[in-house]
Amino acid sequence: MTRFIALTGGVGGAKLVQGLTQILPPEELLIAVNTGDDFEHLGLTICPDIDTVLYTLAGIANPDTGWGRTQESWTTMKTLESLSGETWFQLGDRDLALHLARRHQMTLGATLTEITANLANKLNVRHPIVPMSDHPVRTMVLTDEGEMPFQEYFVKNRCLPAISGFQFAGIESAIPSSKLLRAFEDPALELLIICPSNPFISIDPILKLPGLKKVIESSRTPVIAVSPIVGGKALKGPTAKMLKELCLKPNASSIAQHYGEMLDGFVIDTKDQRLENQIRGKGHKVLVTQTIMKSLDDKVSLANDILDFAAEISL
Ligand code: FO1
Repeated sequence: MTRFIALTGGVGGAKLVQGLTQILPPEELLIAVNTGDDFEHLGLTICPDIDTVLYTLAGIANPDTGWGRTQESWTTMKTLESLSGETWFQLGDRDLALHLARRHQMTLGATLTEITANLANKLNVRHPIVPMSDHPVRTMVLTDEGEMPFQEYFVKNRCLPAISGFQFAGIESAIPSSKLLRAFEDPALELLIICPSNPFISIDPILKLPGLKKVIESSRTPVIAVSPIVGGKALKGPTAKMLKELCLKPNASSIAQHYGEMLDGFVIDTKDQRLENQIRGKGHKVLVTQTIMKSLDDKVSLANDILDFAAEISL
């Protein structure tokens, strides 16, 4: 029985997911992950957000980069540099092995859902992680230098071009994960948690999957989102820069406004206490708490705060 669903992107979301897994058993939590960042590279399918969640829950995520694995070596990239120079997107040796395993299973006809479950099993991750869809959705970034695939914008161009919007190629024909849809039908379902991930590039691709918002609405599941912006800054990544370029204020209030009516509750950091009334004024219940997650204790503490807040909201 699924009691909780978490929608997440990479680093920030994965931290909260890790906190949730410390207090909820695997059968009670479903983790649905953005695949809009995925792309085909060197003949491999790269799934950055799925892998960040997998590595985080397996305890082998690289805390310095926010992507890839700890104890990584780079022999393949160095050799590749001398052969083709195609090394703008860095894949460590151990990370490459995971990509080879994924590619191999794909050639045998497995779905991304099945492959992710297999990899999780091999990494001893017990909580179910599902890609938002088995159909490829690819985020395209509209910039002042033209439209570009997400990883080209993010890694090759280091998020420097000014953005004006996003498109999610393939989304019209993508069907949401059947496990995710089934979880919304579970009578035990208590809460949908939108993790502190970038709303435009990590959460929107999930929410914009055909029919998913309607499924969420008709399930009447309470929805709580956590702000990825603290004190006007994103803890990691380009969220604040994107807000400014979209002519929005780089603060937690803009994030609440972005999710709008679908929210029942919104979680902001103590540093943003001054925004509490403004966000309440828009009709959301607000929890002000410590949201910066440096240690495992921080992650568990935020996860507990969210579950307590959800219990209050549902009273
Ligand atoms: N991000 C970088 O900034 N540079 C890289 O070379 C890079 C390699 C990489 C390899 C595997 C992987 O799963 C992620 C990787 N990322 C890299 C991160 C990733 O592209 C972005 O952080 C996410 O897509 C944003 O959520």
